[in-house]
Amino acid sequence: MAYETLIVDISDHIALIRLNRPEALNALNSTLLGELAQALTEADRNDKVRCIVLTGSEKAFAAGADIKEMADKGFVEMFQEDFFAPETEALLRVRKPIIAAVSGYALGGGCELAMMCDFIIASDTAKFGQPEINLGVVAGIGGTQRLTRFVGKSKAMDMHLTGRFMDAEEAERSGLVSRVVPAKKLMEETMAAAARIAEKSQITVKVVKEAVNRSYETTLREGLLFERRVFHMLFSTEDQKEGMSAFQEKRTAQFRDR
Ligand code: CO8
Repeated sequence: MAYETLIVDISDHIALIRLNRPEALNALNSTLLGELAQALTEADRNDKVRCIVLTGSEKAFAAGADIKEMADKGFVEMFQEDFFAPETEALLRVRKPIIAAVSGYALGGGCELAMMCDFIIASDTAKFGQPEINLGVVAGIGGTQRLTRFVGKSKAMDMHLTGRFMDAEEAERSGLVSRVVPAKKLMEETMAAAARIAEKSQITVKVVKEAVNRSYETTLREGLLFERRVFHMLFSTEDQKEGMSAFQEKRTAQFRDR
């Protein structure tokens, strides 16, 4: 399917989705977010896809929500549209892992979009920020909640109140990104991570995603119970038998997603 604001390529079980509005540093407008929701939903349903990578350009992952599109809106319009809620909810319904490969600016909604993915691999040129305060607004698709969980209250307050940018090294040190790689190696390293995930049992992969995400939504006691139950549950799969047999037979497991 051809998109106006995305380039989608599916090969070797990986769906690579590239945000493509270079004239606006990939600013998130309604068209882009609508298309992204559709592309992600299709990748989630496509049996050939086992991992999803979301990226932007070398200069910008995304420089935020499209300020030009939002500027003249009023409260009633924003409220009635439930601005950006359906699109972001579609992203959060995706059950397959999504890796964000971030180079350059990930600001405002761009930083929030990266944080909605399952983990972030950053190039050494990446710059993260929540500069909405400079526009007289606040983050609106998770920035006050997710950034705080990633980096703690003090840094989150600093970022949201001053609007300053965080470089890749600080982002890694603070737990916002899982690794930092040289800009030239960003896609190679991210695709290699996606390929490793694609080799695993897709049942286990989905269970891991659900269990880790549960840690954000529930108490420790409930989360631990959930984890223990899904651990028990996985003993009903062929892939558990295959994984443990392969270990004992000193060979690579051949998972069949059963
Ligand atoms: N929206 C629209 N256009 C943008 C945006 C944006 N967020 N960012 C950049 N652009 C456009 C510029 O206007 C410019 O276009 P033109 O050439 O037509 O003037 C083009 O992209 C290139 O940008 P610059 O010339 O500014 O490039 P620089 O390299 O000089 O600067 C920056 C790069 C620092 C990234 C700068 O562009 C910038 O500060 N951008 C805005 C960053 C920002 O404030 N982001 C937050 C936006 S608000 C938000 O994200 C809220 C999310 C929550 C929504 C929730 C709904 C519920």
